[in-house]
Amino acid sequence: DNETILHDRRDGWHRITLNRPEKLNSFNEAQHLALRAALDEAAANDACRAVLLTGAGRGFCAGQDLGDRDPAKLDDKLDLGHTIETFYNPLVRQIRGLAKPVICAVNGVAAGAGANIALACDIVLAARSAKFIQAFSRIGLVPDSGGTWFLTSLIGEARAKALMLTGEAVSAEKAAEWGMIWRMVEDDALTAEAEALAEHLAKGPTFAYGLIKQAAQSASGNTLDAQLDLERDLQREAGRSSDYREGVSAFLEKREAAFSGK
Ligand code: T3D
Repeated sequence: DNETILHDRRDGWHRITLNRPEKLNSFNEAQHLALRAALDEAAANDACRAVLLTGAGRGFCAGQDLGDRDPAKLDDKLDLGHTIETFYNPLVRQIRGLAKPVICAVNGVAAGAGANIALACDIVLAARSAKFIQAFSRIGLVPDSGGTWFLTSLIGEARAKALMLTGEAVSAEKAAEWGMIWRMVEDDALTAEAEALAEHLAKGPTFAYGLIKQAAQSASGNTLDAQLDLERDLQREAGRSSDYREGVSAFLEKREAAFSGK
């Protein structure tokens, strides 16, 4: 493992921790590459059926490491689009495309790309003391890592635009109230709650979970008709899975299902 992330392979699920606490886990290239490798491994390993992403120390992630941006070189030849294309966009696509649940435990401040990477995850829990900041406009940038898309679809254009233009922080409590995240939990309960959720999901019908992600993520770009067709196709696939057979058998036998994830 690269020290910029910690990769803890638990029974059925993996915990991936951004680990540059002295920089609030902001991204340098090494951390990007290490996170990419960890997510690739989690995706390829059938024994890993859920991923928990969190941050070390008092923050979750403060986005791009601005220490890597030399003001003397910030001129009109600079191409930040290249960083986005090389690192941030592939990361968001990797999280969204992972055919297993990704939980984000936002343990502290999530700013810039850090906020939007959290929002890209499937289930977001945030500690009471955590906050979400679209910090981009504070330094003259535009929200990236899917932020303009996630925020407008999660909380509506009015709130999204105000947050992006003002760079104002949103508390975990407000984020939960607005539907930006799944749940706010007390600081000292975050780890236990996120791990319990990961353990629970790791015992679930992983194949169906992957299809559920696909359906949910397609909804906003589809008409109702197209979405109905997609649901039909995905249900056809789910109906042929071992876990469906097990789920029905367990129900009829009045016992708990033992899903294999297949
Ligand atoms: O460049 C490209 O490739 C384009 C891609 C852009 C993606 C982006 O994410 S752009 C947005 C970048 N992020 C930010 O602008 C956020 C910068 N950070 C902050 O505004 C504040 O740190 C926070 C609001 C997140 C937290 O504030 P606070 O008061 O709790 O902590 P702090 O004291 O500011 O930070 C603690 C330390 O972390 C501090 O170091 P020090 O002084 O103790 O040695 C600070 O410099 C460091 N730190 C925090 N954020 C970053 C950082 N160092 C480098 N880069 C950071 N983004």
